[in-house]
Amino acid sequence: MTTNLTSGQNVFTFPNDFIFGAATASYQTEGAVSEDDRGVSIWDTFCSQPGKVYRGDDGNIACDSYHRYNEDLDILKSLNLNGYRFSISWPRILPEGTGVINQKGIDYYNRIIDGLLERNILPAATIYHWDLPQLLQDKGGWANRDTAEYLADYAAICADAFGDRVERFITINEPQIVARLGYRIGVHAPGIADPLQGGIATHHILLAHGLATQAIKASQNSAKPVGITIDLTDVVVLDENAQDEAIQIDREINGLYLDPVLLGTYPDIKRKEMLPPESVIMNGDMEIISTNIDFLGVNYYQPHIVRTASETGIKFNEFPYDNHANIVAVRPQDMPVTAMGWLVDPTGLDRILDKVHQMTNLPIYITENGCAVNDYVDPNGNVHDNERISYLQGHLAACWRAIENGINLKGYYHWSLLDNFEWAEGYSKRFGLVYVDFSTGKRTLKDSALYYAKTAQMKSLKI
Ligand code: IFM
Repeated sequence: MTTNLTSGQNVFTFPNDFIFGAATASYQTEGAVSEDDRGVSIWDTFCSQPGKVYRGDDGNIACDSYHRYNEDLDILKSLNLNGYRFSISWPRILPEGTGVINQKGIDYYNRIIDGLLERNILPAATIYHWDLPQLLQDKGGWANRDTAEYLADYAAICADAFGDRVERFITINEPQIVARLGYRIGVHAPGIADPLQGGIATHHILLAHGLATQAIKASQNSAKPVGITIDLTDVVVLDENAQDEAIQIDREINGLYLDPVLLGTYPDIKRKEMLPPESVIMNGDMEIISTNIDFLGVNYYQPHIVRTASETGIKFNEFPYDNHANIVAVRPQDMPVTAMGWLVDPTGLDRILDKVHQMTNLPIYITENGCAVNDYVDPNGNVHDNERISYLQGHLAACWRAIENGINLKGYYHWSLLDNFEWAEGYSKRFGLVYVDFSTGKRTLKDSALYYAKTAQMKSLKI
């Protein structure tokens, strides 16, 4: 329902059970990488290699949430949020990737989960948000089929330990980023730049999702909903001639992950090197990958706007499009961009949700959405991040429209609660609702946090 209060101010009311949440991930926030018997992860290794991460930053301390978690949980509470999405660190639970369980790791996540429940905040736990134990990488990582089985064993341990209290499990965060940035291009850990391994990793990470879903559902201690988070990009095409290429791009970046999970097939992609080689797809794999899930997590950040490249060369505000020689990506001059250089277009979220809705009636959660801003604490101790407020307004309004249009959207988790370690960008990009001074750990609520707190409290958005 929308009510017009005064001219220029609309109020968009959300269902009472809608989740207004925030998200983080273990390696990006916890720090304490050598504490309490945690094993080494591929990101520890990657960060230690010169030139891989901006300024040589690493996750050794990050937001120090391993020690400051109570403060972070109090912040979530003070923001009136009713959901928190965090990830479980595989090398904290299984320092060697398999085998002996580290009780101190289990205890840490018990403290988080119990702390959330004491504050009436529903815990959503991601099993794998990219911190693969290094010992498993030494055996081939996601290019090794066994890793899918290891992940399922680890997921079962998580379900047995936490499934009585966690509200929802997410098997994998963004399989596309794991396979493309980690194996195909190599700008993320483990830093492999090999298209063949990219294709193989794509299949194994999806297989891991299917096996983990089955393992969680088989746990005696968990009857909780299980799903996966897929990052989806809206592909907008500006001219007729680029139509066919745009369909291909959409299949390469979205369909390659969505179709196997929801439909049990890989899409028809012309660039065969994007697909897993036939030799790694075993009988029954596609059935495992498309095991029934209970919800779909969608991460949305930006659209890709494409057109046919002009014969006279690339123009101002156009960029070559990754491996599509006759296509350029367009950055419209009137469309804002974030500090990551990503386009801001909330209508892309409308289109993505429509697309998913046409494929499935599963409940949908926006498990990530947010923007990097060049935030700073002003002399009065405030962070005036108006860009983030308007980003948040625009995307929450898209969520509201989706619900009004009958889409089964159940919640929104802002990325991120805290400024944190932004992978290859180190600490140079701030995505948080909360500003973190990385030299002291001090947290400062940004204006966007206060705005979001009001929205969550009223369950309605005022624009
Ligand atoms: O920080 C990441 C997160 O780990 C996964 N999704 C995108 C975010 C911003 O790049």
